[in-house]
Order: sequence, then C-alpha cells, then structure tokens
Amino acid sequence: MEGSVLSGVGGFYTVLTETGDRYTLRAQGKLRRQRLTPMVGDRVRFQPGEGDQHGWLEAILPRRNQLIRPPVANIDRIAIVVSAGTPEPDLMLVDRMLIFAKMNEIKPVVVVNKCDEDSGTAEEIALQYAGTGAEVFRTCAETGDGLEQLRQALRGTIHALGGQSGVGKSTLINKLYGLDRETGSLSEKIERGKNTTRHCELIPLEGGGMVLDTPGFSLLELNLMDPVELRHWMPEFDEHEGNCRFQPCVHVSEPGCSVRAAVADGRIPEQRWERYKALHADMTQRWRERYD
Ligand SMILES: Nc1nc2c(ncn2[C@@H]2O[C@H](COP(=O)(O)OP(=O)(O)OP(=O)(O)O)[C@@H](O)[C@H]2O)c(=O)[nH]1
Ligand SMILES: [Mg+2]
Ligand SMILES: [Zn+2]
Repeated sequence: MEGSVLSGVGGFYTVLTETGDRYTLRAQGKLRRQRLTPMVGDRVRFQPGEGDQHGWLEAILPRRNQLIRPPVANIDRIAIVVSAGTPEPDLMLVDRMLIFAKMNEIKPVVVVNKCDEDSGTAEEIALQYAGTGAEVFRTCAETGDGLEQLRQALRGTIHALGGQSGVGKSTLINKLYGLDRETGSLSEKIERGKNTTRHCELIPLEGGGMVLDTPGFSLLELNLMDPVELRHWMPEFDEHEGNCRFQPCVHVSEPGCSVRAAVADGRIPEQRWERYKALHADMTQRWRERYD
C-alpha cells in the first residue's frame, strides 16, 4: 500500500492513505541499515499490520524536495512566520529561510504576525521583504485580521508554518482552519524552556491540502557554497547583475557597485543588504575553513 507520513514519534509513523485510512508503522530494518529515515511528508510504501499490530514501512518514494528546518519532505509552500512584537523579530532567520526555500524549490510566503503588538514594526518588516518575490501578509492571529488573504494563498497546497518559537504558528493554524492545537504564552515557553509544539505534524484539511505545524527554531545554517554565489539568492540583486564596474561583483565593498548605489538611494532596503553582508562574511569564513 501507499500513503503519506503525517507524523513520526519514537520510531512509530502515522501514515494516511488516499482513501483516508490511518496506519501505525515502524521502519523496516532494511531502511534503517541504509540510514534512510522517513520524514513527515514522505510518500511511502508499506505493509499494514494484522489487527491492532503495527505494520512495516518498506520504502520511501523519491522526494520532490526536503527541508531540514522544519524537517519535512514534499511540501508546496512554506509560510515563514515572524512576530512584529514579541519575541523580537529575527530577520536574519527569515532571510536564511527564504534562501533555503528557494534552494529547495519551495514557494515561500512571509507572515508578519502579532501586528496588533506593533503595527509600525510590522509595516517596516513588510517593506523589507517587498522586493523578494515572496508575498508578504500582515496578520493578527488573535483578532483574525489578514487571515483570509493568507488562507487563499495557501488553499489546496501542502504547506508548513516555520519560524521562531512563540511567533504564533499554532495559533495561526487554529484560526485559519478551526483547529485546536496547543499554544502557549511566551512566559510559559521560557519557564518550561521549550517549544509548545514538540513534533512536526502534518494535518489534512477539509477541502484538500495539508498544513504542517512545527516546533519553533532559531538556528539555521545555510549549505556551504562559494561566497561569490550567495548573491544569486537575493532576488533584489538580479536586475543589477552585470551592471557593476567589476565582474563578478559580490556587492559588498567594490567601487562602482550598482547594488550599493541602489541601497544608497533606498531602492534596496538597507537592512536587507546589511544582513546579506553578514551572511556573506559568514559564508566566506566557512568557505576558507572548509578543508580544516
Ligand atoms: N498579541 C498577539 N498574540 C498572539 C498572536 N498570535 C499568537 N499570539 C500569542 O503568542 C503566544 C505563542 O503562540 P503559539 O501559537 O504557541 O506560538 P508557536 O509559534 O506555535 O510556538 P512554538 O510551538 O513554541 O514554536 C500565545 O500566547 C498566543 O496567544 C497575535 O497575533 N497577537
Ligand atoms: Mg506551536
Ligand atoms: Zn556590485
């Protein structure tokens, strides 16, 4: 039989078939020996168990794409959620997630949630991502503001909500789809020292599509690449490619740089470029140390 992995906890996988039946499975030893670990979102072949015994997951079908954070395969869209208030927005994480999504050919959207806490910051964040090609939504999960547009953009797709702990991913999912996922205040998260959402779980939605609730995270390291290539992952730079005095130009400190000119007169948001420079410096160091 074939199905999709909805969740995997403690070596037990829940798999949903086309006909809507759920099975509990363990991965066959053969898979484990090959170090093939099923991921949430995987399409798999399996042997169902007898009665109430678990069945065996036999093969993972080829993945269309796969993310590390959140760990999920075969998604169509990722909603990168950031808060306009608390926790303090980590835009470097948003930038890294945008690059990651593009590298994995997953269409990203940016969701600026908690607009009620600081509408000025929300607008500022939205402006910074206006030129990235990703649609930007400003939402308040508490009041429901902005949710209809977001629901339309995600309709019928397999999508994940990712971002820092406490930005409101589970709250958004509850409000978007009338669900009852556990949420937790920031002080509770700090006291318990952990995320409210503990596991990635794919939830089938009425009318088609699925949504993935994921535990928040704050660290995401980009794949190692030659730092000179990093510029190709910044859509705002595309129209400047070839217009700089030196070729190739990494748009950091070269004289006669068309990107820097655009930053200077506000056509490219300065903070986006500042974070690009930090990413570039980081990648340059990792590239130098790659054989150490
Ligand atoms: N003011 C305000 N609070 C919100 C909004 N959305 C969520 N919250 C609150 O923010 C807190 C965290 O929300 P969660 O949905 O648990 O956050 P999460 O991103 O799922 O967090 P993890 O599961 O730990 O990764 C809760 O107390 C929510 O009620 C919003 O739009 N405005
Ligand atoms: Mg959550
Ligand atoms: Zn340049």
